[in-house]
Amino acid sequence: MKKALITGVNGQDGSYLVELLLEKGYEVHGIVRRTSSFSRERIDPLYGKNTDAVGEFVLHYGDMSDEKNLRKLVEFVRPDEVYHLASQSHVGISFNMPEYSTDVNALGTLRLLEAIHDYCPTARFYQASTSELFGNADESPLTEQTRFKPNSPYAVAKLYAYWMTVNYRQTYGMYACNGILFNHESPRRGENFVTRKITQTVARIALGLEESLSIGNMNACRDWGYAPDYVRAMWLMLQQKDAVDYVIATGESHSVRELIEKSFAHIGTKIKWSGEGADEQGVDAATGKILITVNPKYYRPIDVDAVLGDASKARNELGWEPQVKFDELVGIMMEADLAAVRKSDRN
Ligand code: GDR
Repeated sequence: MKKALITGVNGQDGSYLVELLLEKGYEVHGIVRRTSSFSRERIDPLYGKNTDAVGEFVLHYGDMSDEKNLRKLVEFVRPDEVYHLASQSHVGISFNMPEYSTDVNALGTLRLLEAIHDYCPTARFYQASTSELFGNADESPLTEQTRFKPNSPYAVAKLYAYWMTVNYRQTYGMYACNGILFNHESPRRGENFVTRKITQTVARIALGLEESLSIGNMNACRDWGYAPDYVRAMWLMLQQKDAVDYVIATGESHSVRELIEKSFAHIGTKIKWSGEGADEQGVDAATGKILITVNPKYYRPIDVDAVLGDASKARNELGWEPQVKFDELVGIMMEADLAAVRKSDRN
């Protein structure tokens, strides 16, 4: 039986990856951070509330900032595969917490690589790299060959982790690779990322629980895929003959504004826009009711304007294809949020 170790196991991707690996017959070890209130809703259904192990799924307390603890865990588990998903993953918040973001995202990755190198150097290592590495790039679509131009503390720290992963591969011959994943979403997405914030708020507006959506930069464009498709790519990357870095993207780019329009369309509401910049508003085209306002507090000091990926290499070499694209993704997230809001309103 293969053993996998997942950092950030209670995040969106971690929870889908656990499901995939258990289905494939792995023994799965996950690292969770100690917090005063539990934040394990995504993995609760997999292991139960009051235990740290069920069947082949075991949880351990750990933290990317605690080197000794990481070393002990790696030595204890001696995994065949390591999926390093833990990070301070919010780009906007990294401007307020640059040092913490760097400690966790950059040095945390180094600590883990060192532990693997010392205790189980034949383990296969997956690094959660990101399209944010490209920043506002000079070309589009973005490929594995595009020059990196990170423009947030989050992305600069992730660039360090990217190169450390390459470095351990080159220096020690470790099977270490980067998945350069573009935005990927699902009903399990954290509520302060833009997709989930929009679908959840629109669902609450539909059920009369909220008046309007307050949003930042609506002109940003992203290549949004579906998280379960993307964890499949992570697993595929660790099953190859050699460790290679891949871009994982849908090849479609849409604006935040389109995402808002599509989400409202899902509940039968057409949006009419007026004004500009921070004064822009979106109203219900039928009633004139204000449904969307801009709040500059959600603007970032510098943003990535547009992102579009080309995953041809993954398609050709891994046989990976995204099953779900933008339209379907918005439908899945809207339906899930409508159901969740209805349920919580009843309770
Ligand atoms: P991103 O995702 O920064 O691309 O990083 P996010 O959903 O946070 O932002 C996408 C775009 O939407 C704009 N935006 C807002 N964003 C948030 N969070 N909240 C708002 O109210 C809002 N209004 C407008 C943002 O300015 C931005 O342009 C995600 C994360 O998962 C990273 O960890 C990952 O590396 C990349 O995707 C790929």
